[in-house]
Amino acid sequence: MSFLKLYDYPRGPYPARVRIALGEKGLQSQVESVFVDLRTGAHKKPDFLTKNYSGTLPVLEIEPGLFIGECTAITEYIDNLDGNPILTGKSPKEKAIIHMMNRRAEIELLDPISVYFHHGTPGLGPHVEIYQNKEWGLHQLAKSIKGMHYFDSFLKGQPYVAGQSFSMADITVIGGLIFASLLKVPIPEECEALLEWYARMQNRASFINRLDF
Ligand SMILES: N[C@@H](CCC(=O)N[C@@H](CS)C(=O)NCC(=O)O)C(=O)O
Repeated sequence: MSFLKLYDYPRGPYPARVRIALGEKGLQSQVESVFVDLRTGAHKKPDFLTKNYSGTLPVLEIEPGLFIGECTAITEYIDNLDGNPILTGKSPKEKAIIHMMNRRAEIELLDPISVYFHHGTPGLGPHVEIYQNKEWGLHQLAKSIKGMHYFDSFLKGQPYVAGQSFSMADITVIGGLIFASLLKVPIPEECEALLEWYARMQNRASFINRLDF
């Protein structure tokens, strides 16, 4: 592989999704991480906006000047590079289930906890958070807790979020729980299956080593 540049904030929950996917695929050494400092608002500056119009991380540059945003798209790309997509599904049925659960992980857990961070807390600070709506943030926090219960109900009957094997959908729920833990939002203790699953996920090498490059 000749050129992969990851515009990155390594401790961020969304970049963690790509870092974990790279770990699962054994591709960390193929990627150069370019630090973009969220705390100073570097991701909202014109130079970065030409790479990703939404001013969010991560972004993967797959050829000079060709920038891929959105964790799901980036994960699809890196998972298919070797022709053996272990994270995003091989058969039409696997792909459909993984993408359904991955999207639900974004909608019900990761995106709401992110909105809580940006609206219900000081977020990245007043120089970056130019519009905040605290009530909306708190509403999204409650949504994310409901999301935890939703995934707990699935995990009572199956070992992974999309069924019998680890996939991109697990990675996205992990991203949501990394975000929750950064914000000191606990997983409700009655979500026993989710807690057991998360303990297993935290033992995976790709989780443990996600900051190692
Ligand atoms: N839908 C995007 C969301 C990415 C995202 O929100 N990334 C966070 C990093 S943890 C970010 O850049 N937040 C900064 C901001 O929204 O100002 C994706 O899946 O890549």
